[in-house]
Amino acid sequence: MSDMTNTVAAAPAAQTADDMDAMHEAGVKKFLANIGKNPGFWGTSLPFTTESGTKVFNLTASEVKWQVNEGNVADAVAYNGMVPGPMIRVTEGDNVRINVTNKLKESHAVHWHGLKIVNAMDGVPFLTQPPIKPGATFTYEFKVNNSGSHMYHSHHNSAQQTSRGLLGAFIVDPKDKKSEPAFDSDYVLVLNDVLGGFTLNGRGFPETQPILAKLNERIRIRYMNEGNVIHPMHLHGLEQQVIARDGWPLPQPFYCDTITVAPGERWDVIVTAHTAGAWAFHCHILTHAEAPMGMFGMVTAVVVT
Ligand SMILES: [Cu+2]
Repeated sequence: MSDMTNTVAAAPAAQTADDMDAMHEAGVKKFLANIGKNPGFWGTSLPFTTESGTKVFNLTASEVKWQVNEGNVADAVAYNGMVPGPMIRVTEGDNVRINVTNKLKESHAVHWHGLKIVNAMDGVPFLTQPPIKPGATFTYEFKVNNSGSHMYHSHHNSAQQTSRGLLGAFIVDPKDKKSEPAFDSDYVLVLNDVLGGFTLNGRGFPETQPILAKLNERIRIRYMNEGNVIHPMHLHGLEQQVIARDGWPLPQPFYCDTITVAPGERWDVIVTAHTAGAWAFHCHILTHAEAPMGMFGMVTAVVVT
């Protein structure tokens, strides 16, 4: 029990209150010491080139070792070596071309989850395209017709491929930015419950990163569930204003402190950092977040200064 791992464990039979507290404290201290040490945590935008007005992206699927926590290195599959894969970020109305190279030992295909696109580019083997064989490259090309927070992921052997890391955010900014509420900062939070346990953006507490905010900053959080079970995400002290579901703006935004994100769903919220402090932020299925040896898995914080 000396290491924090990302799985639920029973308390050791002879654990005293002090023993338990020491393990809990060690996890929180490690989390605080890790701040800023995992700069890719909140997502890296995939660079692109522009050819005749089309934005061109390259994705390569391959096997990687992915460290979820210290001592918890998972056999993953990933786009461009990262879990989640790099964020694709474009603007409504853009034309995109995405070259997908398959370096896996099995076939592959990519589905653009939430996008309104032509059927032939939808990424479902034998329904809309042949599978991308090992070693092959398939080029997806389409116009991006709807804005919002979307995803891309494998649609071939997906309970394995997607759950084990072939997933990423596909963010489409609206042509008219005034069509959505103003915000100062923007975070994607991908939920998963397969690869290496319960994770936020591919990492489990204490190797998750907090959102660092200034007082009264308006923080946009884009939740995406790429796992197989629901995750009610609860933020202490700061209410969440829910503004969109699955990329569609809500006709009437609403407030809550816990937003349940089901597999495949995206929910966009805005949090106004109106009170200073370190606010816990975690999945409220408690077996996804805390065990006798301390917090683990789907736990992070919003730190307001
Ligand atoms: Cu959960």
